[in-house]
Amino acid sequence: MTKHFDEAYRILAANDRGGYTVPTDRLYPFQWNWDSAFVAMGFATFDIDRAYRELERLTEGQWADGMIPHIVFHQPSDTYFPGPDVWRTSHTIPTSGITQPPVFGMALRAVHEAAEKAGTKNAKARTLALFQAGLKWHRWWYKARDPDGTGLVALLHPWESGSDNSPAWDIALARVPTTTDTAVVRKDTGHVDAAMRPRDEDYRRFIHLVDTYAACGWDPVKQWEKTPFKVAEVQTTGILLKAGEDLEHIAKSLGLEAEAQELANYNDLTHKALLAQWRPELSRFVSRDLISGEDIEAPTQAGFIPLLGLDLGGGMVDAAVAEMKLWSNDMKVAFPTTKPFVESWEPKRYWRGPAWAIINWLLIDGLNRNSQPEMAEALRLSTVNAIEKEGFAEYFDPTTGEGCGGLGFSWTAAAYLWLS
Ligand code: 9WN
Repeated sequence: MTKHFDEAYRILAANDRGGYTVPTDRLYPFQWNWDSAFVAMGFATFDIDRAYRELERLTEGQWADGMIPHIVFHQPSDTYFPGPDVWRTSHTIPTSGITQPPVFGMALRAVHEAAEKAGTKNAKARTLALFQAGLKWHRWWYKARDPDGTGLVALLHPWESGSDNSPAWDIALARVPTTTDTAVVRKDTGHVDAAMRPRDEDYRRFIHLVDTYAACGWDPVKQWEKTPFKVAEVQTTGILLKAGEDLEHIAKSLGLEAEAQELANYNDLTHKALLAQWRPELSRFVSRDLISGEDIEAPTQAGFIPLLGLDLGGGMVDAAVAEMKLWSNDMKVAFPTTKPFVESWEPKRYWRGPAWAIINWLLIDGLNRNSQPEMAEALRLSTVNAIEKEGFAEYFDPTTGEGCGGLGFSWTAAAYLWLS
């Protein structure tokens, strides 16, 4: 056991670039948004100062309108595409122009509570500054990504989901042209097997969207009008709700009544909206394609992430758990990010089937919240065992248990520390 803890600490130290952690060397040489939130929670188990630092360095990239970008390019590197020259965001510290799931609020609460428990010096002031950044970001989500006030937030790029090439995007992304103004010079396939990565066609569409938004000068209103890709998404919204609850909790503990009320209003709205995305015939939640107006029925892990922020009634939670069991029963490692054996399922190709430690972490939290300790424990053990057997891989082939993608991966190390 100790051996694996030491390895997790070693990976986090090796991926440290001065107060922030790269997901893994070379393949991802910058600071990624949701990766850093998970990593901060990992740090909170043994080094509270470093945990705060991770979040503070991420907020250095925050835009004036409140968005926290999905990548902060603190230092140059030529081992990743697309770099700052493609994003053209002209932010003081170079950043990408899109965002990622707002795990930040969840991480802040975890770090804050660890600091309180340990009696850490300056904890309150550090929490307060990060809370303000988090609140600004949540306001941005509701203003920029839910201008009609539905309670569900929309993604304008598959990269914003963190589940880049998920089958959930197949129909919506097919409408995005494969033409680009920017040369697509992939670097990822020089680091890992191309068969484990998104396809070239996906990349051309990803970059088409970047070109489109750069031409809008990264103005959220223009982007909302011009985009060919707009999905009100349940994984991101579920995370937003849980993070919103956690920020509300922090506001109360800091005596910030008005801020707590503002967050409570957002959370109420989103709570109702998410519940309305439950589909009894599928036993899971579904996202909505805002261009076609249709449900996205592709069976992916996103359908169960809302458990994180909801307290479902008995019937619903039983149905969700039964469906989850069906997906994971014959797998060596749970939880598959696409329902096994459907046509779009590819157990080694990134977000089209593999099991990811951080997704399991979110599902475990959701199951525990909904009084499902047995399934939560099974998933926890599956995650920890996979890591102990195969190492700190980016993700795992659920059919064989094989570690895939990048190795020495920061969020896998953080998940191990948190879940062990
Ligand atoms: C694009 C860093 C990131 C994760 C994402 C994962 C992958 C990037 C890429 O790596 O995305 O953001 O280039 O493939 O899909 O979830 O945050 O680990």
